[in-house]
Amino acid sequence: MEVKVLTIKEDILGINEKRAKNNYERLNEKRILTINIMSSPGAGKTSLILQTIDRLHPKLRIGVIEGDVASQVDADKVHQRKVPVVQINIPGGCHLDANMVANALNNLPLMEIDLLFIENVGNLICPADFDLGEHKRVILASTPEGDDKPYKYPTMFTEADVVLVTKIDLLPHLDFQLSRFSEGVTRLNANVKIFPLSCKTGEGMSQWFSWLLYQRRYLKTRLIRQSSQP
Ligand SMILES: Nc1nc2c(ncn2[C@@H]2O[C@H](COP(=O)(O)OP(=O)(O)OP(=O)(O)O)[C@@H](O)[C@H]2O)c(=O)[nH]1
Ligand SMILES: [Mg+2]
Repeated sequence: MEVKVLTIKEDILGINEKRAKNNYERLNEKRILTINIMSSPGAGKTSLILQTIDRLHPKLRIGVIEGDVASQVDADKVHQRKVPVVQINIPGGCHLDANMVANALNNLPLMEIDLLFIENVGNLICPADFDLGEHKRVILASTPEGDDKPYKYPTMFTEADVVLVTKIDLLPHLDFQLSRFSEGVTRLNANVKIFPLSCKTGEGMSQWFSWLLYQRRYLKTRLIRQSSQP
């Protein structure tokens, strides 16, 4: 008897792609710019979301989906700012998938959101494989992690629209070379934007805010043009 070989990963990813497409269409229809934020644990995803809320909300109405293995620590911080948030817990899991995001979307007031952040589970490997239906992928790499991350974990950086080098206030205490890091990223992904910033001092944050506002304007005008076509 022949040995059966099951290509489970392909099936899972195939199903995920379909669900991600549904999410994308739903978010487009509602004109909600959606950003999938990924990094290793502790790189500063929640800090970035909180700083962005403090700066842009409610002029730009923000909503958040938090993905974690356990706890609602991050969701509580967002909730304190009176921003709609859903926490997804994935015991034993290492990434969000499109089905989880679809469920979260059912539990958010989508009519009251212009910009949706999805904070993925802290992990520099698995989340890269799973499209959630987002418009843009933003990867954080913090300076204490070292400047070799794009060389060691290439997939995440290959798929990124923006790479944020976080915690640059710590640079004087570290061997992190921004030029070495940036070279590693651009070798994988020539079109990616790289913004160094610090959530602690605010240095570099204005570039991030400008990029977000530009993306939101672009999405809105693109969709308005589409919907006004005969
Ligand atoms: N020095 C410094 N510390 C920062 C900065 N941004 C975040 N931190 C600190 O880094 C730690 C982790 O930050 P979080 O924002 O919780 O990181 P995260 O990526 O959301 O972490 P997980 O959700 O656990 O993956 C916290 O103690 C933050 O205060 C920064 O720009 N500079
Ligand atoms: Mg977090």
